[in-house]
Amino acid sequence: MRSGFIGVIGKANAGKSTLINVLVGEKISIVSPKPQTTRDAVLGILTREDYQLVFVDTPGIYRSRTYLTDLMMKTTETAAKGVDLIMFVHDGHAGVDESDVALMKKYLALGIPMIVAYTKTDIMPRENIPADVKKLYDAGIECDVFPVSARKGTNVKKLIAALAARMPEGDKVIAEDIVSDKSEKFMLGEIMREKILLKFDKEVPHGVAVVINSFTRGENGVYDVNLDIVCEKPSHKAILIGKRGAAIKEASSFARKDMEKFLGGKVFLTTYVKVKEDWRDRPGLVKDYGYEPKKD
Ligand SMILES: Nc1nc2c(ncn2[C@@H]2O[C@H](COP(=O)(O)OP(=O)(O)OP(=O)(O)O)[C@@H](O)[C@H]2O)c(=O)[nH]1
Ligand SMILES: [Mg+2]
Repeated sequence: MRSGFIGVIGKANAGKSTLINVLVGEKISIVSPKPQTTRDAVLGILTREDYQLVFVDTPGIYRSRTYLTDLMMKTTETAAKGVDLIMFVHDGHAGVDESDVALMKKYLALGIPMIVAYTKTDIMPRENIPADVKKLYDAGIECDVFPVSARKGTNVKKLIAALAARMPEGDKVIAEDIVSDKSEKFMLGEIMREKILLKFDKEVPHGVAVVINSFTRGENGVYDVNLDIVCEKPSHKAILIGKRGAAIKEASSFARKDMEKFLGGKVFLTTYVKVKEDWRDRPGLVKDYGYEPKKD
């Protein structure tokens, strides 16, 4: 059997979480069209008879402006170091420029085996693919490049086989039969955050943390989820709530439907919007909301 950890690294919004969800075959990490969707390292585990691939989803690389984003970038750096292989995810449809090459070289320099997953091939001209791959090789990126589309599933099986072949020989690294290391509570908060990322623009969703106050199941089988949506300014609170509560009602309704799918049962969801001024720059609050510095 082959098994090991795969650090999934790349620029923000490259498509890392989407690709992991497709590779694992279940939604373990939230996805949105906005950068900085993933805030914490999330494990996605694919176990088959002859291999186990443990993907480490990481916050995408992006300019850091707050204590929270500093912490996210540290999470990514730490995750990249303790793995058997780095899968660098590149958004093919965005083209290849010097910053991409520089970033790939930075991770190649760690001395850990690396491959490039060149994704989103479904929304770009096919002829750009070999041209970009050549560009990477000419620039000195000495590792295999796999063009894939997470959305269409193109070459996903080939990618899995290539990843499995690159894992060290050994027993499963995660003993239990699980697909993620995160709790149901974590996922419920992430589902709410995903709907907020999808519905609200600019800084509003980036300044949101979701805190699950309680999560219980009644005798009738209905799940009761009570959560706070914490934002960083009173003006953001007004936007989140919307006219007569319409905005938060809509986001909550989408979240509830996804929570029901995830838990496999009816959900009664209660949401409150709260303000904690500039919480993203307050280490104590950042920790309270579940984001902890990672140790090397
Ligand atoms: N067309 C197309 N879109 C994709 C594909 N993969 C991801 N996307 C879209 O790209 C956007 C970003 O996807 P994510 O998976 O959240 O990207 P990420 O790299 O995890 O982003 P961060 O967590 O912010 O670093 C979303 O709108 C996805 O739907 C793909 O293969 N094809
Ligand atoms: Mg992500």
